[in-house]
Amino acid sequence: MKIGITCYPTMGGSGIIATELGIMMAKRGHDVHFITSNTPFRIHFQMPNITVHQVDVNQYSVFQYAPYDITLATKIAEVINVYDLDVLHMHYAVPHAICGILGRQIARKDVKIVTTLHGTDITVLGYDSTLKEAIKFGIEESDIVTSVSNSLTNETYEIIGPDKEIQTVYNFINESDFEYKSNPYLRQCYGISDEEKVIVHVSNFRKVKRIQDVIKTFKGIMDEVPAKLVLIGDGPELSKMRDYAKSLNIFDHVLFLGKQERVAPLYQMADLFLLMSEKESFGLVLLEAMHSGVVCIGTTAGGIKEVITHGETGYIVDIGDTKKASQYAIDLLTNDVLYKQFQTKMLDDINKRFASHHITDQYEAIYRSLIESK
Ligand code: GMT
Repeated sequence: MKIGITCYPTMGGSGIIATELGIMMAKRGHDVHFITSNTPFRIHFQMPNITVHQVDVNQYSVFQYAPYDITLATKIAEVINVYDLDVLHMHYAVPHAICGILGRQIARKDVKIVTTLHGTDITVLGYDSTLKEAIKFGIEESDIVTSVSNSLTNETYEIIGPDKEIQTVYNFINESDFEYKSNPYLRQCYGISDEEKVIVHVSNFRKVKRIQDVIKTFKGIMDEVPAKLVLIGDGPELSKMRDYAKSLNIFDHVLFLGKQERVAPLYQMADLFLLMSEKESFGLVLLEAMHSGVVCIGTTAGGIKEVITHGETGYIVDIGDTKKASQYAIDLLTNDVLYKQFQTKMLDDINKRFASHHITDQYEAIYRSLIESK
């Protein structure tokens, strides 16, 4: 098949999924064309059947705002025509789904469009009255729409109310990137002693991630268990969170590592992962941590509870319930037998439900069904 993919190429879950899926499809022999504003950051090797088409934004002085969406649609149309694409896979509703539809109209070809909803495109932007109708249009005019969790599927019906079936296809990771092994050398490099437990959180430090709850949970853990908190990522909340750690007198126990290109080795020094978000359609970082052998505690937000099975493969707490999160963390970190039980079940569960080949099969079947319907 000849597949066009549009996504946000910088770091972020939706871009990672789009890129890893493209790589999986290319490994299966399909021709993959990324149509993006930049080379997706996970593509750092050559594969003859992967091509990246960069969208250049016109900076003509008449424009108060550069018309990125129109430029993207025009580039999509060009790639549809030059490479005779069979399917376009648009990741994130705005503007990508709409640009895909416009691109198809400009190309005047019957290329099929799959749109994958990732989370904030619905749960945040869906409440924006300046975008809501466009999101609905993008969903209804796509040939097949998928979402990354049942929770997001349901929220899409509630918030947007589209007249369209939405299929849930879960996220996956490139398993070989997230090896389950410990990394004592790295712990040493970061000044972490043998008796200290390591709690990790990775995100884009936006408000919805509730980093203050991660820090508060950690404070509760620290009162009982010697530990360090490793915070990875950067974003609008970062400096506030530094101040917050200082105000709790735990700043020396919190490592703010900023944006890291490679997070996999950092999971290898972790004993626990915390995701305390108030909105989270799936939580790809959970899969990364879990595949690295790290047990997770998350909130009831969105699809987190579809990834972690409460009391079996990790724990779920209500949004904001840092007390309970600390207690669950202490239970796990002070009981090796319990931890091992959770870890074994967790590895088994994610390998069954979120295996990359299994999820790729689902997308491949979606593409084929569309092509066969032509
Ligand atoms: O987490 C973010 O804010 C980034 C965002 C994105 O679009 O990259 O992530 C969303 O998509 C990921 C991939 O499907 C999901 O794993 C994240 O849970 C989701 N984020 C939210 O719903 C807040």
